[in-house]
Amino acid sequence: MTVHNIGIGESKRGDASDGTLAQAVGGRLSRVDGPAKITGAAKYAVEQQLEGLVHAVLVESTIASGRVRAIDTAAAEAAPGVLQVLTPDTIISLKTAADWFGTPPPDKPYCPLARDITFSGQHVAAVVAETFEQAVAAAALVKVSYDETPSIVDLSDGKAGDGIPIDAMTKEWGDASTAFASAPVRICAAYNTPREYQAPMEPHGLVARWEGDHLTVWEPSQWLDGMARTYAEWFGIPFGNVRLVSPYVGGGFGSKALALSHGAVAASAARMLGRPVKLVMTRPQTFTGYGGRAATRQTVTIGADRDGVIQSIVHRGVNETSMDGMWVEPLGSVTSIMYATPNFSSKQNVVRVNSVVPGAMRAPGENPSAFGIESAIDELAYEVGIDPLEIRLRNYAEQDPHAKKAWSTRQLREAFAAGAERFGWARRSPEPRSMRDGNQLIGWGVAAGTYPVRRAYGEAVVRILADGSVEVESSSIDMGQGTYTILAQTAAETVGVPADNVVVKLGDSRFPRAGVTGGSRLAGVMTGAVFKAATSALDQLVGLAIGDPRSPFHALQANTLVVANGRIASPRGDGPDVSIAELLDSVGRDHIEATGDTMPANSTAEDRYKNYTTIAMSVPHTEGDYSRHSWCAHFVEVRVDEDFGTVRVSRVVSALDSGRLYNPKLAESQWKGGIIMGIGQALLEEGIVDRRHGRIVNNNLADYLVPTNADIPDIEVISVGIPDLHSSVLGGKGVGELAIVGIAPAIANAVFHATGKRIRDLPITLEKLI
Ligand code: MCN
Ligand code: MOS
Repeated sequence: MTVHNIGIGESKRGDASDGTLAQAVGGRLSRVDGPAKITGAAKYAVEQQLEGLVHAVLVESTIASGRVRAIDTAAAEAAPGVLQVLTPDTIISLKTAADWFGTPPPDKPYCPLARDITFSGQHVAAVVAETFEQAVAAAALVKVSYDETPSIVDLSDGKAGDGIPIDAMTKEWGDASTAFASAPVRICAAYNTPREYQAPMEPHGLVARWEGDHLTVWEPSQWLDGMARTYAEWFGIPFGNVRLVSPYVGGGFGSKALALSHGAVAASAARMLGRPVKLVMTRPQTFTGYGGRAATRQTVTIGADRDGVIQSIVHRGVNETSMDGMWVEPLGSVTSIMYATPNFSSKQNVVRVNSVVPGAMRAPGENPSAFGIESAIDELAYEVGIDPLEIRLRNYAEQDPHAKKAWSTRQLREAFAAGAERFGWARRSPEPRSMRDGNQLIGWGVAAGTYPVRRAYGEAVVRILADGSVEVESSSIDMGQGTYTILAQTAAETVGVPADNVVVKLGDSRFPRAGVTGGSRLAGVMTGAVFKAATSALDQLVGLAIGDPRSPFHALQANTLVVANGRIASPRGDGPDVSIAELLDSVGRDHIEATGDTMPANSTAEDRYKNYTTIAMSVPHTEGDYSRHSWCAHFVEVRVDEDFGTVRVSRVVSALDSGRLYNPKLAESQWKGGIIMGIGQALLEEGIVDRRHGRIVNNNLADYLVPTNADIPDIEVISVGIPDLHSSVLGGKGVGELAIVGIAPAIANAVFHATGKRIRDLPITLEKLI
């Protein structure tokens, strides 16, 4: 790489003592984008400075339900520097775009500014001015009057009702209610999770510029090609006319995968004014400008025998969605696969409330699902007097109980064993309130987690350049999870050069297309694509070395050569030994280029377009003979102050099965990040709604609490995975979303062990414990 590793100590230490293996797949190479980020050299999307750039600021609804009666823009239009005030009446008309499955949209106009208000904080107008400050000042002068109607604030609102059944979510086998009725031991409890927010450091925003019918958008993105498609459809221009640029992303956690209404506003303004427009959300706007995790309610009933062997699980779930959008948070996803049971029933409804449509937030579905089932099985453990770890092993699912297929790999038993050993679980005293340190009650809890292996197809370009360095291009992205680094390692190992000599270019839709970075799929998809492209580049290189009469190897009549550490030699070491640069020079080539993809043979151009711009080509995780998932077991210690009810997480040991790790250092960092986010979910995070106005009150990072260093103890993570070639080309399974699944129930279970009090409503705050 041209960017050198500045890490000290461990950073270059690989699995081998000479350091070279650190640079190969599986090595602990430090983040290659790290120095650029630390020094400020990394330029984020909205830092793009353009000639003639102007600034847009959003005006949001102050009511949650009703209709805009009038918008008085006179004062704003007269304010200094103002170029334009956009309202539903003045903004250009757009077309409705397809959803992310690519379902053909209704042929009707789309307006990103609302007349009919369905939530507080909805965009109703926007002001564009020469400077940001002028736009902010003028936006405050826009007067909107409303005809307000009663709103449904949230799930607990009396008007909310039971909602809409989502039949596609129903999973049933055996006769769960009869089996429950006759079970000797019965558990039944309701578990709730609140609205939660992704809260990335970098807020949402964009810079949009038109040149004729060509649109360039600099915008932090988890999916350049999907967003480019949406922009193209909104404006009725060819897909190829839209370029998305997103070289670095300051965190997304699911919230940056789709083009959203603020993007439509900024791109419309740019088109109308003929000038580039920048629009960046304020932190409060990020709480309503797009959806966080939906609030959920679940009822879990478990019927078991007196030995704790499960006979039946009946599960009912509800999640919030908006008045005009549909978000289903799959609450039965973990419930239906974690434990063996002969009888099962899971159903789900969604309830419409006056909120922005919720969205994907790290492990959507699996995360709240695990809170239900992993709390309920703990309740069962106490009911029958069996150790919470033992009861999980007693109900271990030897195959996927729902799909009735073998697991591709499931190292969950190994995870329980390794975690328990390291944590010292055997020393746990079983009775609640039986472990203490002064006035601190100590609790030990365990919970499992899982996330499916989501798969799609990928493509990439690999070039071997005249100086012997290697270049990789892909329109996929790195939002901090490590894509730049693992793709450098993949190309390095495959071609046979040090990763320091690989430059990875991501985040530009002009590069080979890529599907969504969501569902923890990108690493598996892209290492596979880069492996294919690099293999074909290597084949070309060796082909030239053997076949070209000008090559020093030509006379050898060798049929194979070895490329390692940037040099080419015969395997027996008896011939020439030249650098890649020398070989390319001798055969008169300035580069070699290869495109590789993992698309099925015979794929049409249309299949490819669909694969990269929609999620319709995602491969089911239960395709074929296997059911593919990552797995984990979390062991948590909490200390609860007996007088104040404050909960501190004092120790976490997690053992995780993500298959083969492409880079253990980065995977460990991802897992720890997920665990930290899970600690936030368990103890701190909750969007609080003002019941009069339907507003999110704590819409800022001072009041919406996310964990800081002081909240986080030492976290130990242990990899127990083995390569899983049913899951990806190189044997890895998902990492990014796995570890947040199961942390909140592990903490709730530890709090019960500490205090004897079962908290079934997140977050676990002190007033609930008193
Ligand atoms: N990895 C590995 N071995 C594997 C799989 C992955 O070493 N077998 C490591 C690699 O460093 C890889 C990373 O883990 O870059 C994540 O890989 P993967 O699980 O495939 O997830 P994606 O690359 O698809 O990233 C998306 C995922 C999701 S969906 C969310 S949400 C999330 C997450 O990643 N958001 C994040 N991690 C995040 N990390 C940061 N810093 N910021 C976010 O917004
Ligand atoms: Mo992750 S919530 O699938 O982007």
